Amino acid sequence: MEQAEPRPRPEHAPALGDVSAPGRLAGPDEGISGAELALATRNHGLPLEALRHDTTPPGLHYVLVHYDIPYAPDGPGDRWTLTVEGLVDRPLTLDPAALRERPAVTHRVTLECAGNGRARLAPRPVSQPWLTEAVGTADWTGVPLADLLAEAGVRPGAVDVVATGADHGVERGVEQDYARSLSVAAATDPARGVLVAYAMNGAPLPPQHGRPLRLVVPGWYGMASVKWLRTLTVTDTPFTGFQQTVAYRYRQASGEPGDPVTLIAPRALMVPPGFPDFMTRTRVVRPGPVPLTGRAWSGHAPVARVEVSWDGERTWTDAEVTADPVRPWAWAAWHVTWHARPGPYTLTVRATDGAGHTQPLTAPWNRGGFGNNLVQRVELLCLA
Ligand SMILES: Nc1nc2c(c(=O)[nH]1)N[C@H]1C(S)=C(S)[C@@H](COP(=O)(O)O)O[C@H]1N2
Ligand SMILES: [Mo]
Repeated sequence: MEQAEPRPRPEHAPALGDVSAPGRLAGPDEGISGAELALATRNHGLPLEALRHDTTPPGLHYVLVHYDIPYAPDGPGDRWTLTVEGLVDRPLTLDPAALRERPAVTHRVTLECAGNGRARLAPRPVSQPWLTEAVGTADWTGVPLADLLAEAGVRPGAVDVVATGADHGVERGVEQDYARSLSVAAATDPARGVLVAYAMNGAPLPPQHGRPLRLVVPGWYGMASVKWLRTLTVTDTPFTGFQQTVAYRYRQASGEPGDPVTLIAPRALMVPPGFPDFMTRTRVVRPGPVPLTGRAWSGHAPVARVEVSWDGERTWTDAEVTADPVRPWAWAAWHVTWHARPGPYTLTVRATDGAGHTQPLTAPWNRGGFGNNLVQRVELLCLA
């Protein structure tokens, strides 16, 4: 039998075994690659119909994992220690049980990946190819980070708190444990409410969400909420780790220092109305009143306004927005009724937050594909 010729590797694919390939942009006609598909099957989004739940059932909450999910059983006898070290008077070594003995707080927090919307950009930054679904809301229970830092006694001259996870990998040639920092001011700000969490929606953290311990940083894009938390290090110099100064920067060109990715930009999402076509996911509705519902959030300020357009963005109708004043970090619910007549439509929804930020009608582009809060557009057919 004839041996099949090995297929030439596409020009744009990194060479086999190259673990130091730089970040790159997809070519003009380059579809989603096998490597991006492999990321997309590991890092799944929120099925948009799950926007109906106030808190997202774990399993439907989006997941983003840079490397591998560490194996961390959460039972008696299982050893996991979190250390609080560096520029502190009393370094701490705590296991999950010791954390559970401390006064607990629960915050309802909407987390969103900074890369949400990336796959809608042109040119497309080659990475996890999110559309609009990298979001979820959970009740996170744990100990305020401020309490642990107070217990350890942060010394004068402290600048950053570096959170390091147990997961290890290589990214653009840099071998690393996943690590991110917060300023001491942000880490201890009671209005920010940063938590070392051990429970999600009242149950121990699922493996993919950081079992047994994770940071939860309300209002910030997800990269700040370090999972599988092992170490909190108080430093006297600004942290310059990969995820802080190389990844997660808003840049127009590679090589620029860029601006740090921090707070979540406003976004509204709609529960796709009616029912879907299997392949295209085009929505199908019948004529008459169609209730449109969804969620909206912003890390800058509570959502002030949600508008929907069903005439191709010529006119906008205000939705009724129900925010929960005691849960400022959770998404708000919105609803409005549309009276559908037969025909094809594109429904658009956009949010504005109390700080005056509105979702754009054209995608804000940057090299890493971060913070693309372009409005959601839902293709729909109203039957005769
Ligand atoms: N240790 C560790 N923490 C991590 C990550 C990671 O890869 N490793 N991913 C971050 C990113 S980019 C996001 S968006 C959130 C996702 O949290 P979730 O999977 O619980 O939704 O976790 C953050 N924390
Ligand atoms: Mo992310």
